[in-house]
Amino acid sequence: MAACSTFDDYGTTKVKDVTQDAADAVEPPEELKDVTQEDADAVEPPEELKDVTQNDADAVEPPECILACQNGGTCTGPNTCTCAVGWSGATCSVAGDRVRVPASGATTTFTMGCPATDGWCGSDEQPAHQVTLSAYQMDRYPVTAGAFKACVDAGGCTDPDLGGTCTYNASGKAAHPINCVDWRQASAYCAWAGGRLPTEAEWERAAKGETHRRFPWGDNCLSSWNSTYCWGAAWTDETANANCREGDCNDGYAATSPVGAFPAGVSPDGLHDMAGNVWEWTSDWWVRTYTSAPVTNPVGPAGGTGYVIRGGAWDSGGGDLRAAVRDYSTPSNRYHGIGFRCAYPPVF
Ligand SMILES: [Ca+2]
Ligand SMILES: [Ca+2]
Repeated sequence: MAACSTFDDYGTTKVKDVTQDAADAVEPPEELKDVTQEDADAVEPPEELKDVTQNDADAVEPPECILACQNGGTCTGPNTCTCAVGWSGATCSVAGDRVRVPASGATTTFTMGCPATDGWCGSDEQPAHQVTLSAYQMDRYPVTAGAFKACVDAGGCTDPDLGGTCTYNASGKAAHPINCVDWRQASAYCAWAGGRLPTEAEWERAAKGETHRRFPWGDNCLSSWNSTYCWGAAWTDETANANCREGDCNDGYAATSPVGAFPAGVSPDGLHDMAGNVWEWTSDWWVRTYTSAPVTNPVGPAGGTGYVIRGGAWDSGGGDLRAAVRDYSTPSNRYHGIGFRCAYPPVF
């Protein structure tokens, strides 16, 4: 549980007037010294004024939070929690940003894989086949670094790797997808949140809808890919639909981006970042083709060497952002291009 009352949970954007800092630094009256926590803050040595930035960070007093902000929420005012993406409510205890697939009805049937007539279609994406799934819910956004931290603080998750382009505890990246987490860590988060990792089929259905399309938004990609795979409308910084490798995609992000930054790229059901930003762990072991795959609620083979990851990432070429693309990773890999989102029981 994120403790609002601790200093670290308070946003660092609020800057206190230096004049006020000087006032705070004045020795308090003797009779107040052992009464309130504010006294501790008030005896900051005045030499801190020499470094304004450092002084501001040290001098900001945490707002009073009687309520505890949960699930990645931070205390941003008196008794006010600002919630991580995907959570809501006064204490950020409500998981409200989930998408039901399908929107109504007990099942959904879609085209899994891609037609061999599509020159982009990889051999492990074939044959295209109709798959029927029982209804489920899925996170609208990838799980964020802020939400994952709440799970760690609550004892439900273990620390991801840090540094480089890893987002955990990285300044300004609480709303970026968590990455640098292995498959078991991702699974543990989903269990903590009341769900599980999606199956590969559930992931693909959520990315493309019931009718096959290359990308969540349709068949076109950016003009700069034309020499290898693509055709269609020009893709510029202003019209980018996803975060993939700079130089190919020109989306403006050299690494992860905040979740939901590309609303033009949502899937037919309104899920964000299904293409790009981070690959997403699924619960299925990878297998070379769909030739013997069940067509109702498939869960993948019983074993394997790598779990399927889906959707491409910020360091992928555009072709890897197609909804049918399959890749896999060893379960222990904590790669900066792999994150996840969770699936949940349906709401009827
Ligand atoms: Ca990018
Ligand atoms: Ca993604």
